[in-house]
Amino acid sequence: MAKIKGLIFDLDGIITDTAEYHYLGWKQLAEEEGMEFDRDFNEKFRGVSRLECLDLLLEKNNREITFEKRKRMAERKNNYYNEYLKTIDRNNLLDGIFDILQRSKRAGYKMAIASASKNTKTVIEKLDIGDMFNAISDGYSVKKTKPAPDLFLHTAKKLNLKPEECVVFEDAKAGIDAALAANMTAVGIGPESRVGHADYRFDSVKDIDLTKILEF
Ligand code: B16
Ligand code: MG
Repeated sequence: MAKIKGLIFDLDGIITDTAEYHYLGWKQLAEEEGMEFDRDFNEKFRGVSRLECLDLLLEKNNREITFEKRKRMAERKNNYYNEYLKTIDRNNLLDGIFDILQRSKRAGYKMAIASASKNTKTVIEKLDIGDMFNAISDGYSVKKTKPAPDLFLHTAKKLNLKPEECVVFEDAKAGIDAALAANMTAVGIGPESRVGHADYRFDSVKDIDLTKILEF
């Protein structure tokens, strides 16, 4: 096995829990449009791009709409989501993640964010953690979304590392599948029913045992 030199972190569900704000944004849109939507269904949206989430919601409600209307709906949800983003700061970092970032940086690992979100830059700025990372990839970086390996391969390239030298931390099955397809070590955070089969799995971010994954 290649020596691990880079750590790639998903954003929503690993660095911070913006899933709740995504949920509230979708809920508002769904209510205004008279569509059914609940927390359970929102779980399907983890790691999934905005337009693909909207398609899942429309499909659930048997709605067919024009491309233009679809674009406007996604934009509306994003505006609601961005209102919530205004309220976040360092206190919104998930328990234990700052310690992991600091320890890995001190140990000399290259570090990156790879998120499906087109709001990644805003979130990172609000959390004030941009200086921890050597690269940031987001929803604008590649065409093919998770579970395709593209976003992670793009990120490894930015770090100047081979895929097998990278570990990915993910909270969604789409992300774990993307990491494995990229030939990277995949660390799943959350129940197995949510992350599927990963190389390592921990119940929550604060349970991550870096010594199990890396040579400290
Ligand atoms: P945006 P991640 C993902 O972030 C979220 O998990 C997912 O729920 C969301 O739909 C997606 O970002 C797109 O977000 O609407 O901000 O572009 O987990 O890949 O960091
Ligand atoms: Mg995620």
